Amino acid sequence: MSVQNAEIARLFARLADLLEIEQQNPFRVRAYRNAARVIGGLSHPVADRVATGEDLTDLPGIGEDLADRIIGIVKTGRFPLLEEVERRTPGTLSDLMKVPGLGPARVRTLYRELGITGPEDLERALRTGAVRELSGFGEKTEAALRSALARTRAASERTLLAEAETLARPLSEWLGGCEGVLEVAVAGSFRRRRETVGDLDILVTCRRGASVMDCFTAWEDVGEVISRGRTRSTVMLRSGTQVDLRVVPQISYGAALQYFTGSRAHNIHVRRIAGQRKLKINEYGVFRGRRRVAGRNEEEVYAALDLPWIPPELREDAGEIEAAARGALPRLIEPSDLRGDLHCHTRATDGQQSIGEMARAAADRGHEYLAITDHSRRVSMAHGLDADALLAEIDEIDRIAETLPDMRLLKGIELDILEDGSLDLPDRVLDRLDLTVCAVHYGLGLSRRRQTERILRAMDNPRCTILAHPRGRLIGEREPCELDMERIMRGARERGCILEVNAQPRRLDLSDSDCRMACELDVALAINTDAHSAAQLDLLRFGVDQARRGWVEPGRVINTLPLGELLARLRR
Ligand code: DGT
Ligand code: CA
Ligand code: CA
Repeated sequence: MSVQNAEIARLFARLADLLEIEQQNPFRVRAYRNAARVIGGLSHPVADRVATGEDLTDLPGIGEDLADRIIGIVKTGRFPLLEEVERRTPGTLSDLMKVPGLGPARVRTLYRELGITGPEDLERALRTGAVRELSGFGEKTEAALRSALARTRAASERTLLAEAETLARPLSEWLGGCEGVLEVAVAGSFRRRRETVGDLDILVTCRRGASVMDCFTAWEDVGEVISRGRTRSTVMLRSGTQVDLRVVPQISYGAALQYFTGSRAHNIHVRRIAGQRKLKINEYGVFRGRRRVAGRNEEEVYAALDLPWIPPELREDAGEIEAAARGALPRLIEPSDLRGDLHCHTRATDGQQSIGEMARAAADRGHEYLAITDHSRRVSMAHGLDADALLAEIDEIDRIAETLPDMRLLKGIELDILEDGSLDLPDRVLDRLDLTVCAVHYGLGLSRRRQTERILRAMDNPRCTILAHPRGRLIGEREPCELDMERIMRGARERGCILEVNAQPRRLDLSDSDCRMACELDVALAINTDAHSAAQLDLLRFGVDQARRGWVEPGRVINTLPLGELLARLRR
């Protein structure tokens, strides 16, 4: 891996920040800042120029000295000059410079007077009131810094959809109970069911004169009111998630819902279509001249453009508008299409409930079938089952299955795919099962080619029924592993292997765009919870959300099949 331009730019910018905080020669500071900007803006990797021996001093503002330093970074991956400065002045002070309202002088004071070296220290000092005592700061600055910090934190962090739901639901109910409020809707990426949301966008309509904003800012979970107006306010919840609230007239409700649901790209395309028809569309309605022709609900907004209503999950300007115009929108899968769940864990490995408890919980939810799929032996952290333990579990499942009149308990295992692509348990044991969900848990860092071949090899074994969480990512924690997804999908299709849409909110793997690829390559899917407790059996709908974003119709998903057909499909 060669050093990227952005990384080199970051090092120079950091150096410039630190030298400025130290009050060093302003010309030097400017030279490094300039280098950061020039390199950050190049369209070709500077590392390639170094490799071919090109002269870097051709670049604007880059002299011999800077050129040598860039070559050093590219060749060694290190920047000794910065390391030397960081021995005197903590590098994290550069992060503080990014907080709006903080320049080099203030950062210097915070560091020298209070020993503050980063945003966390600053947050603590703001709480104790130490900052307002400093000369040149005061209470106003303190308040401004507090809100700036909260904002930068929120901007850098997106919230998992499932988490956003636990914030949005009680808040919507609260708003619904506010005096004079008529309708409440959560729009934005939340309504489009993106896997993470940047902020929540809530829309309300109300009777004339209602004081909705007072009620909104009085919500118990509000940490800070960032702005407040008559029709629009923004608050930060205690969790750090930002909420925009907009109050719109009832007559504009549909237009506003359409506008604030987005995505921006979808809206721009919709506006273009409106323009072609000599219509104007905005958050207040659809207008011909000054006459409002639509706006009360979303259906009439789309109808004004001769389009059917488009499900929010599709609104990414990824072909949905063209499909709508042709009358070719997909019939998207819904939670009620699913008849069961093919991946869950019990106390036998790392789950929280017994087999019987999981079975009864699934039956209570109306499932026609549930597959018990505990871990195999390689996953020792989760006390994975060896051959004997699995045979014992098979007997136990058979015994419990007899006690369940309305639901079929299926025998499975979450089978580790070893580094050479073989499966973690012998074929003769696997032959006793209804299905396997096969997954990579170790060696996630293999090269793209080796990882792809490892998985294809695993799928060569007809006992590999479902490939579980194919990318191995954990949103916000672990990047997906390198693989050639198109090759995997083609391989799965040839072999009759099924790909999982894992519904755990942190996995959502396959992702929305992978689901779309599965549709294009005609690969079968299974939407599974991977539940580790009975309560997690409710997570299926999060998998359905991503499948819908990927244009998936029910026929593609095997756990929409009734039991008999499912069993036939599981045999490869
Ligand atoms: P997020 O919050 O980053 O997860 O993504 P969104 O899609 O919720 O984006 P957000 O919160 O910035 O805005 C909500 C919606 O409002 C967005 O999806 C479309 C609409 N919107 C906001 N600003 C603009 C704009 O400048 N032009 C257009 N056409 N639509 C906008
Ligand atoms: Ca948003
Ligand atoms: Ca927003």
